[in-house]
Amino acid sequence: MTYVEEVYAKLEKENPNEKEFLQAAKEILFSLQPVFDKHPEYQKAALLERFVEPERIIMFRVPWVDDNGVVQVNKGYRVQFNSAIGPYKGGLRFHPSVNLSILKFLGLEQILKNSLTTLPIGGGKGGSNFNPKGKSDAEVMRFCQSFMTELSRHIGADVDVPAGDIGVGGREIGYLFGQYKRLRDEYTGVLTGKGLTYGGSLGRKEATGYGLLFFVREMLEYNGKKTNGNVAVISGSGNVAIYACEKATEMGMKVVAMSDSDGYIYDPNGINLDVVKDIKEVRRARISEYVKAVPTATYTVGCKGIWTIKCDIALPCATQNEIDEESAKILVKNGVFAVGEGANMPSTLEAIEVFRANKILFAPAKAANAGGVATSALEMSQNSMRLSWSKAEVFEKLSGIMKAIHANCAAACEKYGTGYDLVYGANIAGFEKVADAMMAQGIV
Ligand code: NDP
Ligand code: 2IT
Repeated sequence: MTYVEEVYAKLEKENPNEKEFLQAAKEILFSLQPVFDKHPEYQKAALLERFVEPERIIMFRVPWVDDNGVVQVNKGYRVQFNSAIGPYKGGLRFHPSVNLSILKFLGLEQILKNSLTTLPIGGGKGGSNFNPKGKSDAEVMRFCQSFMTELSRHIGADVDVPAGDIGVGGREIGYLFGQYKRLRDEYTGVLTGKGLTYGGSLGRKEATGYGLLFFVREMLEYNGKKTNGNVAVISGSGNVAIYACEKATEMGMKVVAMSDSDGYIYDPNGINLDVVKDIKEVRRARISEYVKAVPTATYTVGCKGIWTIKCDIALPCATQNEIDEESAKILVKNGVFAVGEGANMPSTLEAIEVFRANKILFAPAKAANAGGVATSALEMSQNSMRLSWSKAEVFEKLSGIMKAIHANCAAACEKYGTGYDLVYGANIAGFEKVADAMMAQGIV
């Protein structure tokens, strides 16, 4: 058995019910074998055993009272996974599906993603099984206040800096920040994704989606392909999807489909993003409403069908495991040539194998969607300096970072002889820095 096989087998045995975590760990660990071949000292230091074990997990009760006066109880979590290269950093997810397996997968991914950004941030993730959908603003506020009442004991601008993820956007970050400030009586950059009037960074809202397209452009150009003129399909219609659509359109692509968890819209003329923004950002309504404003578009119930739409570039921006083997095969059959992951782990391991086997240009999440957390780190810098940069400055830094991430991933492929395969590239390039820092800091 190789070292990687040994560690993975132990992980499987110890966490049999954590399927998402095991899936993420499998993808990462098995691409790191070339690193361990080169660095036998890592095994002696049980580096991988330590890497897959979170430094700390906090789990807590979140009681709150709904608008009918009924007491509700949710589960709250923060996984402080790895602080080798900086304070824990990563989003909070509020979604009924949230459990420890999902947060551990997200936290593990986050370690390497944050390392890839070239900025000094460790990896963490948190959230709750609270469902913000259908709740009033007052209910969301009371929930956020209760959640922060416990979380505030464990975070801080130099300790752990949460941000948004699924179900956590500007509104939730505002309520969370207000409660933190009230409890701790300090005005620091303890959360990112804040509003622009109270310490947020220009460009953070757009950063993940824009960053995804900056990365995809690098990947296409590196392989002699053009960005403009391509037809794209984007799943989801949340923060990442909306700004991916905006940048893709700006780059001359035609986005013909978007979705939410109920179904998808197909608009052969190209998505009218103002309509989507009004539905999702202003009214918090369903994507099915789109066809009322654009009668030439169609709406189909169910999410999976979106991958049967013919496209050149697929940009999954909704959630994990949304492209399975079957969908990947259909995409390939329909002529897709590039896939860029805006969501975290949207492709199953089997789907990735289909893309690999068919030589599809594949931009894995931890590299392709790192623009969001990178801009969060820029927000932290601005907060520390008590200064703010212009939008143009932020986007210039963001596009430079995405370029550097692609170059570093490609260089890692070269260095370890894996061929141009960004799954290897991202895992190896991200891991090298964390591994070096962990080795330097002793057995901790
Ligand atoms: P949002 O909550 O803003 O949007 C999520 C979108 O995905 C919605 O359209 C939602 O539909 C859909 N969705 C969520 N869960 C499911 C599901 N189980 N099945 C089908 N559709 C679903 O979240 P974000 O846009 O912020 O996040 C999207 C993805 O991007 C996630 O994987 C997240 O981890 C990742 N990501 C986010 C970053 C950020 O900066 N926000 C940074 C990097 C990655 P509905 O409204 O019906 O639930
Ligand atoms: O998955 C992610 O990288 C995020 N949800 C963003 C995290 C952050 O701290 O900005």
